[in-house]
Amino acid sequence: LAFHQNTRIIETMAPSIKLTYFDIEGVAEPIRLALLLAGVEFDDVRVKFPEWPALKAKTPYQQLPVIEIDGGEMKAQSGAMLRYCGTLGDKSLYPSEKLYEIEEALGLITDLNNAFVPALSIGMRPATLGHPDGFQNTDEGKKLVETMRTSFIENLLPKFMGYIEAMLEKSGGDWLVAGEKPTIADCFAVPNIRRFSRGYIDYIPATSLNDYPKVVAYLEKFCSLPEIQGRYTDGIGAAAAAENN
Ligand SMILES: N[C@@H](CCC(=O)N[C@@H](CS)C(=O)NCC(=O)O)C(=O)O
Repeated sequence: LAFHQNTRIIETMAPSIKLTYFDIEGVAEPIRLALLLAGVEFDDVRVKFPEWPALKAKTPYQQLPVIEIDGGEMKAQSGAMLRYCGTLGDKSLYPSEKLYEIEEALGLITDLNNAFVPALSIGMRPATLGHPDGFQNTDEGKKLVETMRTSFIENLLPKFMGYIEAMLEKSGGDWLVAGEKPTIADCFAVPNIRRFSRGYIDYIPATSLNDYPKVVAYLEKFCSLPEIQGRYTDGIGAAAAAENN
């Protein structure tokens, strides 16, 4: 009997988790959201840039985020962290019977992210697109950043928002995958969609999602979950056009 009691205690005990990333949402925010929804307390370490070079050398791929579980070695790759964290708590974030639908939704949001990479990178890392370092600060560079980002909002975003609205419709409207509770697909989707309505990226106005009321309602619903409410002050709800100029 004692053995059984101990086993139960161990099974229900949450692991101790230390998540280390920069003090931005970036690729770690979906993991933070999953841990909040799973009800797992975690150490949310946010590295300042001056501290980064020394830590970089110790990480598996010279990148953040890294996660340390129960004081173990640093593990990398945000997608692995998100899926792992989805198995914690009541496991409703990543149930095996919804694996296909969840992975499909994660794939769609990954496609959205990838579609935005050129327009984002031209203003941050122009050398990855064959332009010299500093190109983004030249008149020609500034114009190209504006053109590429405006074109993304006009030509690519509508396609993805259409796919996301269709996915929400198919699932019953609340979450990307049918069910009463959100999944890791929502933890991944919300910050990655919300960045288009936060108004913090040049030429991506906070009004960018206003044409997609179902997507806006979805963001609002997720952000009003008790575990998430109050976390964000921007990018939720339709934005007034005047705020962006
Ligand atoms: N595939 C990795 C990508 C990680 C990554 O790109 N990390 C960036 C920040 S988002 C980084 O550490 N940049 C700093 C550097 O490379 O020095 C993941 O998803 O975890």
